[in-house]
Amino acid sequence: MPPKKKVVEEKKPGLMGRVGTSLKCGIVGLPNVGKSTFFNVLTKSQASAENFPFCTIDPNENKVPVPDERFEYLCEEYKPASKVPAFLHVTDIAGLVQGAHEGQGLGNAFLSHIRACDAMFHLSRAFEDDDVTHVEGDVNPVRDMGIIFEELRLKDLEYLLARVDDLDKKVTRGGDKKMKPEYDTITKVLKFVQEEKKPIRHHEWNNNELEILNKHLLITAKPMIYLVNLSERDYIRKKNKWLVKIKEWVDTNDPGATLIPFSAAYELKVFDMDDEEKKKFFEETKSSSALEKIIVTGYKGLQLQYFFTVGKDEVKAWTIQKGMKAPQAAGKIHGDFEKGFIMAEVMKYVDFKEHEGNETAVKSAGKYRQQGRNYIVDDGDIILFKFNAGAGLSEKKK
Ligand SMILES: Nc1nc2c(ncn2[C@@H]2O[C@H](COP(=O)(O)OP(=O)(O)O)[C@@H](O)[C@H]2O)c(=O)[nH]1
Ligand SMILES: [Mg+2]
Repeated sequence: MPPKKKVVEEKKPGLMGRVGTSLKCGIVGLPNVGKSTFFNVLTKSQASAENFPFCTIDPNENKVPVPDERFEYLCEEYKPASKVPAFLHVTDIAGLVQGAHEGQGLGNAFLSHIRACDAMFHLSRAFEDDDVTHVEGDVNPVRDMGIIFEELRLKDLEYLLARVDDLDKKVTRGGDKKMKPEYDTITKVLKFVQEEKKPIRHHEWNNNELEILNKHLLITAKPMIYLVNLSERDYIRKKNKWLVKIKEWVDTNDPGATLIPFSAAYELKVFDMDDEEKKKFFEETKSSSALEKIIVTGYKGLQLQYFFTVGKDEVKAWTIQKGMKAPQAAGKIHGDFEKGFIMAEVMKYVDFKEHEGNETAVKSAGKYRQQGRNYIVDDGDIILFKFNAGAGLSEKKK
């Protein structure tokens, strides 16, 4: 098997074509493992702590700002009227149990939710609590992870079988040549899921195959981040009897994937404290909240990065996919920016910081550069686009 990291960085299966809509990370796991508790504390704490406009999309869906110290620094320097960070949309997806692929406890809502996600947080339970029933009878996160993993694979398998059947009718019996590449690819993917019994993201698909795969929004094509819900005590002492076995399971079944232990109970407790109490609690327990790390990792799991636009009116983080060129990045702001693209004036964040937030100093140092349409935007670029808006030269900082 190829190292997973490489596959994700170069290929990004399941992600193409979705960037620029909303970026969603779904929470999956068995019932009663703490998904909703995690979802609530994640969305509430991030919103109130940062004081960002907090918009409820749906009781099960919310957006959280992605912490970024560069963004904070730019806001301090420009003191803009409006601050718009990058957001990660998080969806609490209920309804996965053993046998779910056969329709047990599973509605269409589950499928449409999970298909709409770009990545998944896979939450498992390693906390003991006799008052919280376990659907499988006892606490065993390794077994539970296996159940979820298999259910998602079977869900893709079911989908692929139906697609192959459908395409077979059109191509083999109907003689539709146009659909042949799709038929071949889907047949190959089906074979991989059926015989290798692995998630689709584990294979290195070529670009043509990826283009086809991306249309189908397959579940196991999406990256997965593993979250282990520990008791407050175990989280603080950084010990739990399952952790080593869980790590082994991830290394075997999803090599390269990120594993983050946290505690929903601990986060809830911290959420209810004021700043003073929090500080004291963190010091006394020599611990800290895991939420920021979870959000940042979720965002990175999507293989995304951002550039910034800055000014007195607004400092904003714009999400783009790695490798995007300047005109397309400009198009994120407005279609006209891409159509009439002339150039991008770019400062690197590190240069801006080095010159203590002084644009003039950056210019004098020769580090304020004009870039053309083949320029590949870097993570953290501060950009001013110049474009032709029909009536003449315009520039736009936001
Ligand atoms: N002891 C303990 N209970 C928890 C923890 N996280 C969630 N629970 C409880 O477990 C039950 C199920 O949690 P919930 O978030 O609704 O699970 P979901 O079904 O996965 O969404 C609730 O009674 C929670 O209060 C935890 O970290 N420790
Ligand atoms: Mg729930």
